[in-house]
Amino acid sequence: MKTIKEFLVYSKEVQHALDNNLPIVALESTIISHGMPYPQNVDMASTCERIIRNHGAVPATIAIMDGKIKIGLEPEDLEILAKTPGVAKVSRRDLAAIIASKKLGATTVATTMICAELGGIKFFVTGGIGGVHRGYEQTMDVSADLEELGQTNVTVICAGAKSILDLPRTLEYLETKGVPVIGYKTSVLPAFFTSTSEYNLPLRMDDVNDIAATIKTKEELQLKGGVLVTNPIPAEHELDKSYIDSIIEDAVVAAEENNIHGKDITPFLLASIVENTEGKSLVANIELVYNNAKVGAQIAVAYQNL
Ligand code: PSU
Ligand code: MN
Repeated sequence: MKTIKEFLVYSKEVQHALDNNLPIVALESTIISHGMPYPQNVDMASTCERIIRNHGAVPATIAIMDGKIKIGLEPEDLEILAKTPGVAKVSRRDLAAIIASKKLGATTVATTMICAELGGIKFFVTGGIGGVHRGYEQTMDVSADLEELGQTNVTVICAGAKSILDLPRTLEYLETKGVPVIGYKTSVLPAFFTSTSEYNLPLRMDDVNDIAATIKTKEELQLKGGVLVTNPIPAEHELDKSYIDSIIEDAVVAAEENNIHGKDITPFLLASIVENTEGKSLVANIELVYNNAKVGAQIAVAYQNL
């Protein structure tokens, strides 16, 4: 019987950070393989790593390779994930099968949380999380990301959720699961491409030290589950709400017409939105991830300094 340790492979940089108790920030790989086109995806991934380093933390991009959970990737690994056709999108249910069969896998928010926790990493930066899909009353399509936030002890820094999802139901779900949802310098849920929405958040914090203290206290209280920090897209990069809403609406209709289901829905919607905005959504998406990388590193550093 193998132990969990035998499945984990760290880069030198991440191993050094763990040994020396330095702040570490995890990054997911589904955003690379299924969330953005090549070559912008690999560029985004390496720039994110650089931003995290520039803010005093160590980046740990996570993927499934050669039957192992790789924590901290080399530039060649990022390139492989960015352009290999048919990389598996690995959610919690897929993890054991992809590792056992030694296939190449990109980790979703849910799986990156699992792997980060196994690897001793407390912070994780991404773009947007999955949530309750629109029309969920018929499809029961709720992202495994929400269940993971309910049970896995990792803080996820994101730009809220897009209106490809049902935002109020997504917040209700997080409330039921007991997940603290913190607005960083905002009192409303950011909607990914736009910095605001009409949905109020239970918590607002304007200082990363307050966020770090909340995370620490939650740990001390042994309250299991994640923390979700929602960080609005910078104003200069946000898209016009009515413009992006109508593009999203069309993408949701196209998904239905093309009978797209299950794990294929989110990548399909993201790709249609990039196409129909002629790349404007991609620029916004990349900028909000960079902003999350900066804030995520700041929170990780603040936590370390407590
Ligand atoms: N939202 C984005 N970009 C992404 C994803 C979501 O803006 O790349 C990815 C993340 O990996 C997230 C996953 O965990 O999609 C959610 O997929 P699903 O809805 O199938 O749970
Ligand atoms: Mn789903």
